Amino acid sequence: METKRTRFAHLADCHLGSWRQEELQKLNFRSFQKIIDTCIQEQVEFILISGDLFDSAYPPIEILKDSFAEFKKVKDANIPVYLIAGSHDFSASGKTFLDVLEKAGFCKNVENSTIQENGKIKLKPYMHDNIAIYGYPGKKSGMEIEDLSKVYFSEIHPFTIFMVHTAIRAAIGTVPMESIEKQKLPLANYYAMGHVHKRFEDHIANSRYVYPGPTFPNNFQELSDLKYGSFQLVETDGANIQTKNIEIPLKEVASIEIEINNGLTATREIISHLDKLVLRDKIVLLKLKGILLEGKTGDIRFNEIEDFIKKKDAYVFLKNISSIKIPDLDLGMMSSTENFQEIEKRKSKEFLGKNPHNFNRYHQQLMDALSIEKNEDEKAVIYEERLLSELKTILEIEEIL
Ligand SMILES: [Mn+2]
Repeated sequence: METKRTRFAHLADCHLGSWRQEELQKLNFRSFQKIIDTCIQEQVEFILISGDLFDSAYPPIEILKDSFAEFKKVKDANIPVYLIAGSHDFSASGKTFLDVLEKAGFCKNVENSTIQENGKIKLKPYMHDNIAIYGYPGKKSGMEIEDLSKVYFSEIHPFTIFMVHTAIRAAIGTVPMESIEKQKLPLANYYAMGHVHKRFEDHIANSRYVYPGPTFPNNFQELSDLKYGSFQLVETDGANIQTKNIEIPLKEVASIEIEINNGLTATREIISHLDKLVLRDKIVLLKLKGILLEGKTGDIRFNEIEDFIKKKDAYVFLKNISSIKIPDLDLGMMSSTENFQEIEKRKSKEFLGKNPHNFNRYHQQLMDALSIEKNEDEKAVIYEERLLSELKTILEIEEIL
């Protein structure tokens, strides 16, 4: 029997509002914009956003303004947007800007779950014609993984999409990251996934598991690995699925790796290396490695290097010195590429292991909630209320007196 062909777009990890450097914040948004434009040109039937649309649950007004303009374009083109929250735009109290977008009629959050008496979690689909779209949000610190093993679908449909913001083991390999075996997820035709920032596709029988990659790389490493943002175009006749990953090249990335051993002469060495390269309009990633036998990283004159790169008309310059090792007295040869959140998380886990007190299991969640900063123009009372409501939800407290 001939069924209607459906073409849809699958995006994830847009992180709108991320990046400190203005140039990269701009590129991040332009990449999202380009994807939206492509979806409209390609006349896709709907757009899926599998979490982390925003970089935080309370994005800055400027970002919201620009994002709403994009969603307005999509709405005017009559293309529905289905989404779930991710680990970044999730909030324990359930208050996020995704609700604002939804109330404005710009998207549909497809999460619809109820906890059953036996502890299982029943999901109900959102129906797009005869396609059933289920969704379960990502939470902070992989808290959703335990939930996902209890999740089941309320109904069976000929074509099912499951939107999840979680790492599956097959996609992350040996990376130390909370993950779930893909076989543990309820059976769907297309798993529209997010959270793992890389392009990945896998299948079992007729089921496809897809991470489209972030709509723009989110840090130094991702810029160097992925170079560009991307999304997935998917086409199905109800039985067969064809998918295509589409990259959005906006600016060329120049990854430069230089080994140094002397902090005192490093500046000159680096500049003479850079002098041979064409950097015009490129994203310049400078990674330094090596063991410093003389001098310190503080001896490297990065201002001078940056000025030099600017003179060569680079678009933006990022440096990474986490692979420089220093022969250290107490720690041995040590350096870590772990960022402070990872260290914090690891320490928190170790602490919980040694102190399995009931209260301590809230530790990581509380840390996450307390790390939410007050927005620039937000009134203290509103901020307090927002924070308290997060804390109450985490601690499962009805009312704080
Ligand atoms: Mn993400």
